Amino acid sequence: MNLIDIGYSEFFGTEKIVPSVGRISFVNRQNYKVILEEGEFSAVLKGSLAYNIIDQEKYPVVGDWVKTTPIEEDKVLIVEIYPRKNKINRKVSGVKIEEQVLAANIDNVLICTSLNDDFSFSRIERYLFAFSSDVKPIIVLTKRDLEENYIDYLNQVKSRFLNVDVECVSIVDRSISTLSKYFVGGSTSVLVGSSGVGKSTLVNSLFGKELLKISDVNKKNDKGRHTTTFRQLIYIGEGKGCIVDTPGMRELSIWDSDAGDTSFSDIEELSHHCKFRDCTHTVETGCVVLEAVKEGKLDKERYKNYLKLIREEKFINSQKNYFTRREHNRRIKERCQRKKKKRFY
Ligand SMILES: Nc1nc2c(ncn2[C@@H]2O[C@H](COP(=O)(O)OP(=O)(O)OP(=O)(O)O)[C@@H](O)[C@H]2O)c(=O)[nH]1
Ligand SMILES: [Mg+2]
Ligand SMILES: [Zn+2]
Repeated sequence: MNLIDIGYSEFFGTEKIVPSVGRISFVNRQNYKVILEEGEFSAVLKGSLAYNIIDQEKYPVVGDWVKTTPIEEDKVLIVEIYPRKNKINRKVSGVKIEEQVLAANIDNVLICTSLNDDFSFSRIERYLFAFSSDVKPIIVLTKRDLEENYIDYLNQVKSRFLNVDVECVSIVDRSISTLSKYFVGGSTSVLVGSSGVGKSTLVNSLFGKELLKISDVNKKNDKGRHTTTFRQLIYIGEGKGCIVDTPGMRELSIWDSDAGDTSFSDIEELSHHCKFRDCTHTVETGCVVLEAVKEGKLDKERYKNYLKLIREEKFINSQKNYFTRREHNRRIKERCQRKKKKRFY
C-alpha cells in the first residue's frame, strides 16, 4: 500500500514512511481497520489509550492517522492517535448534546444529491452550512440521466452558490469523469448525502469494479434503503488519493459551522450593509436583508432556511458548553468510582 497516495506526506510533511504509522479506514464500535504500508489490518485500541479518552469525539474515526504495534499476524494495536488537521462533524441524533465526528483529515467534501425526489435547495444549504469549514465543498448533482432539464438545475444551483464548485453527473453517460480533477494523489474526499443518491455507485465507478454494495432498485423516486452501513476509507488508485464512502444521512443536525462564504454568501454580503452591526435580520429597521426579501431579490424560502440554521447553531452553542462539561465530569467521576471499587476488592 502506498501511504503517500492516501495523504501521508500532506499530513506529516515528509515522504519518509514510518512502518508503524497508518490510517484508520473502518470503525465498528471497538473494532478498527488500519491501512499500513504493508496492507490493511484489523486493529484495537490500547487499553490505557482508551482509558484516557473521556470524550466520545476523541476516539479514532475514519481518516485519523495513528501509530500501531503488531499483536498478531493480521492484527495491530493502536497506541497513539495523531491530532486531527480537520474534521467533519454533526450533533449526534436524538436529544443528547454531543459531537459526532464523521471523518478526519479531509480535503474535499462531495455533497451528493440526486436529480429526482431528493433534490432540495435547503438540504444543500444545510450540508454546506455543516461541512464547509476547513474543507473544500463540492456540490454533486447525481443521476442526471433521469432529468431532462438537468442543465437548468445545474445553472440554478451554480447561481445560488457562487463560491462553490458544482458538478452534474451520471454513471450512465460516463460524465463522472468530470470529478477526476478532485481525486488527486494524496487527497482525501468524503461523499455525503441522503441514502440512494448514488454515493457507493460513484465509488465503484471510480474504482472500476464492484467494490461496494449498492442498492439494486433504480426507480425514479427511490429514496434509498440505507445500503451502506459503515463509513469506509478506500484507496482509489495510484495518483487518485482516497475516498470515504458514508451511509446515507437521515438527519444532519448542526454542531458547528463557519460557512459564511458558501451556503449563504449573498446574505452575508448583504448583511454588511445593515444599519446595525448585530442585526438579526428579523425585525430591525434599516435591515438590508429584510429589504431584499420584500423586494423579491432574495428568495423567501432561502431566507427562512438561513434563519433556521443560524437559530439551530445558536441553540447548540448555548447548550454545548454546559452539557459537554457536565457529561465530561460525569464520565471522570464514573471512572474514579470504578477505580476505587477495584482497589477495595
Ligand atoms: N439512473 C441512474 N441511477 C443511478 C445512478 N447512480 C446510481 N444509481 C442507482 O441508484 C441506486 C442507489 O445507489 P447507491 O450507490 O446504493 O446509493 P448510496 O448513496 O450509496 O445509498 P446508501 O448507501 O444507502 O447511502 C442504485 O440502484 C444505483 O444503480 C445514475 O447516475 N443514474
Ligand atoms: Mg452507499
Ligand atoms: Zn439585517
